[in-house]
Amino acid sequence: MELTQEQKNFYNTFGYLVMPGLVRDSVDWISSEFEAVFTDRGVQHDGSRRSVIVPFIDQREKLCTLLDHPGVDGLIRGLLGEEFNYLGGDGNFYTGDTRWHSDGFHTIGHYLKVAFYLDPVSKDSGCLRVIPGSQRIDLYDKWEARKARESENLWGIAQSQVPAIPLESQPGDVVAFNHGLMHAAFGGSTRRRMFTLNCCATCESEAEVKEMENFISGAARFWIDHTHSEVMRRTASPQRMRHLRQVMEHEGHLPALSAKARAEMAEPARG
Ligand SMILES: O=C(O)CCC(=O)C(=O)O
Repeated sequence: MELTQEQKNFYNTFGYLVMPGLVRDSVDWISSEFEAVFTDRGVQHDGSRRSVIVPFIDQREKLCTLLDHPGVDGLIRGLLGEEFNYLGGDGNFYTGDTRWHSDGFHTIGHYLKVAFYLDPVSKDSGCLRVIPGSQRIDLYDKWEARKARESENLWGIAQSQVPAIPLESQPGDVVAFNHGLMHAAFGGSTRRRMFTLNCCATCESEAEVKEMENFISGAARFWIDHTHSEVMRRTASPQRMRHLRQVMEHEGHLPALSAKARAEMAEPARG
């Protein structure tokens, strides 16, 4: 699958792209594998707060193959370039609302999240809402939209009333967005199933490598020593390995950070 130039232009302008039915052919096995990850890990979601597993698709050999899926691969290549890096991702049972935020704000490099919602979600039942264009670095300190979390104080409206586009989705649809994009979700159930892949464009400069190393450091809060699982690496074709290699070369600092996190935190982070 190749993206059209118009799809790339849309993403570059607004910061997101929805691909209806991109993995419809695989959604049945994806859903059962999703459940199997939580079963394997002995995580029982009781609905009181978010349950999360990181890295997620890495937990099972079949889910790892999503990186090889022609639709998923074409989407990520189309937005980040042929030699993109896979940086892990989370699998979640979400409970309730997610307040406005962006996934950091990278001024160096290009970071993308690819999200799979496994239940039908609409505007008021927990679909992702986005503020188009809010990923723009040049508008960072010029456009108040990035302060959507302070909507009550700034604009006298609830966070759920902030003007935004609801990315309503059906199982099998895929939602991709720039890490810098402001996003949120409101009205979801206490069992909203969703998982993600984080990716970045291949690092060319030292500054880009540093930025990626910083991103990798963030995984320490999940108490992991490697960005990818052993099964992800062991079962990787040469093609998939192209998306793992640069990350593997730059994660040597992660085990020490994870050891520190284990010593300081009562449990791995939940988000
Ligand atoms: O679906 C949600 O509740 C929010 C997802 C999100 O914020 C994320 O993946 O970064």
